[in-house]
Amino acid sequence: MNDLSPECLSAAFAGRQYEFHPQIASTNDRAMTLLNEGAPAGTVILAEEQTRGRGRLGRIWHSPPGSALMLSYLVRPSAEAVGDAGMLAALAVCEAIEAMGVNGVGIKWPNDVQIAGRKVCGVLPESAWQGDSLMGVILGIGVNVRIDFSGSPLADTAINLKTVIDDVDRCHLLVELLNRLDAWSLKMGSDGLFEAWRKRLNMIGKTVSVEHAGAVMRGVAEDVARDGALLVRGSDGIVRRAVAGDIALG
Ligand code: BT5
Repeated sequence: MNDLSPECLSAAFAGRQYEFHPQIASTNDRAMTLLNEGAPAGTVILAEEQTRGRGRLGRIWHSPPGSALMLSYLVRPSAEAVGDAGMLAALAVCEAIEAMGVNGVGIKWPNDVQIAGRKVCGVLPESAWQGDSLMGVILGIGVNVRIDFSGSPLADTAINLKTVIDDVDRCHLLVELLNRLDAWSLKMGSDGLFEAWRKRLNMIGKTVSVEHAGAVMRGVAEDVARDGALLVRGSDGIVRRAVAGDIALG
């Protein structure tokens, strides 16, 4: 199904620097090259297939050709607002999916987008620094549209948009997503962006475990701090900050 036709892409990307790759190793790598060459905020790299698509910590991102929306979006926030970049990506994806008619879209901290407790989208933010100066952030976004997960280890944890919408047009989704990425990227550093992201977090108030770098933090996920850190109250009553990691219930 060619729902990313050249006509649709040139309309969706009108006025913006972009590249469309039928096949590429990772859209984030190409976007990082362009970031370093001075490409403007709002630049997009879109791919139909990634041969080395990755998640955080070098994990494999599974996306067969023609079945997902995979892109990297360039933002140039201030150094203080660097943590807002990942928030904006997850938030924009939630709103774009809702605009397609889906309810109950939430965020699993830090930036997985979920429907019915399953992952429909992952976000990979990667920053480029020169000393203390932030050059920019690449927001890698992969949305599952019609991936066949049957028989795969992801069958119980992942979900496709096709499961909840009859017919998903990826170009329509792309347009909705770019609108929100453009709008929210102007709000990086604002409390409005943070609050909108925070309201969508789906594990606040629940007992969780957060695993990071081999260590596990257990307790009640009480809230998030303005910088995006998860605040976890342990059984000793002490609130600790998780700045990265993988969260699970219980
Ligand atoms: C992420 O990492 O969720 C970030 C994924 C970002 C992918 C985009 S695609 C465009 C851009 N270019 C890239 O090279 N990457 C970005 P993380 O939270 O580490 O989750 C990775 C884990 O999610 C894997 O170890 C699997 O368990 C699971 N997983 C892999 N593919 C999945 C999929 N399609 N749907 C749901 N879960 C998946």
